[in-house]
Parts: sequence; structure tokens; C-alpha cells
Amino acid sequence: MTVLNILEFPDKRLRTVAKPVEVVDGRIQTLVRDMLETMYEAEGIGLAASQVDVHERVVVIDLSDERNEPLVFINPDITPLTDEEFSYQEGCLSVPGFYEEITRPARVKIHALNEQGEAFETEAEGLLAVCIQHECDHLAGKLFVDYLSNLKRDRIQRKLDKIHRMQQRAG
Ligand code: QAP
Ligand code: CO
Repeated sequence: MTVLNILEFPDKRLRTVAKPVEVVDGRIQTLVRDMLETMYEAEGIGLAASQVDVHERVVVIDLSDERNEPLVFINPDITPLTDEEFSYQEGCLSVPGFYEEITRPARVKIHALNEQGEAFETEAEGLLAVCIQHECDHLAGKLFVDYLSNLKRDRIQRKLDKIHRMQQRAG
């Protein structure tokens, strides 16, 4: 297994629209394992393939404290189930150190394939609903900072640009 490099905002590659997975084969299963290892190593709760510069529709999530309940969604498709909204202080492994309250539909239906390529559907609410919507946004090239005012987003971009320049100089 391999820990993959996570792209950070404002990297343009995060804006790539992911393609559907055509066959869930060994290559995709390896990607899933590597994404899980990457997410656990970074102490995240969700990761989309877009974040590791693979532009295919694959998402991993683990909301458990023990970090032993991986959820895998291949070609996820979500539909809001209600007009009710839910707000949550979101973060993102691609926007490290920044957290902002984002409002989204409170409940969604999820259609996806599992790691074996079998279709399943489930309903989500609470943190899982937030997380799957956040990760599906990544597959569409969208980030949580896109929901913020231009002012807030530009501030975050400037701060991250500065951090990236310092990291560049440090080698
Ligand atoms: C998306 O985000 C999410 O800034 C997953 O320094 C977040 O795993 C969905 C992380 C909140 C729903 C609610 C962020 C780790 C992890 C950071 C993450 C950081 C270290 C973010
Ligand atoms: Co994210």
C-alpha cells in the first residue's frame, strides 16, 4: 500500500471533472486501498480520488473513532431527499487548517458501486450526508471554499499560497 500525495487548493488539478469508473478491477481496488491508507495517514474522514490527482469517480470515507469502518463509493450518485438543510463546520485535506460552516441538504440517497463492483443504494443523514456531498463535489471539481464569499476564499488562497511558497523554499 502507498500513501499518495494530496493536492492542495488552489491547485488547478482539483478542478478536473472525474470520469466514471468503467470496470472495478484490480487497478481500482489498489487505488481504493491506497486512498484509504492516505486518508488514515492524514487523519481525514473522507477523500475523493480527485484529491490524489486520479480523475475517476472513487470516494472513501471513515467516520469511526477506531478508524476501522471504511466506506467505499465507486461512481457515487446522490439525490437530496428533503428540502431540510444541515450546517456543519467543514474542513478538507486539500484546504488544510481552514474550517467553515457550510449548509447542504440534510438527507441524501446514494447510489454507488462497492469495492467488488456491486451496485448498492443507501440513505445518509448527519455527518455521512455532509461528507458524501463534500466528496462528490470534489469529483465535479468543486471545493467547499467555493460556497464562501470571494473575500473569504481569496484570504484562504493567499494564506495557502504563502505556506506553499515557504514549503518550496524549505525544500
Ligand atoms: C471532508 O475532510 C469533510 O484542515 C473530509 O489540518 C470534512 O477529512 C466532510 C483534515 C468535515 C464533512 C465534514 C483537515 C485534516 C481533514 C485539516 C477531512 C487538517 C487535517 C479533513
Ligand atoms: Co475535501
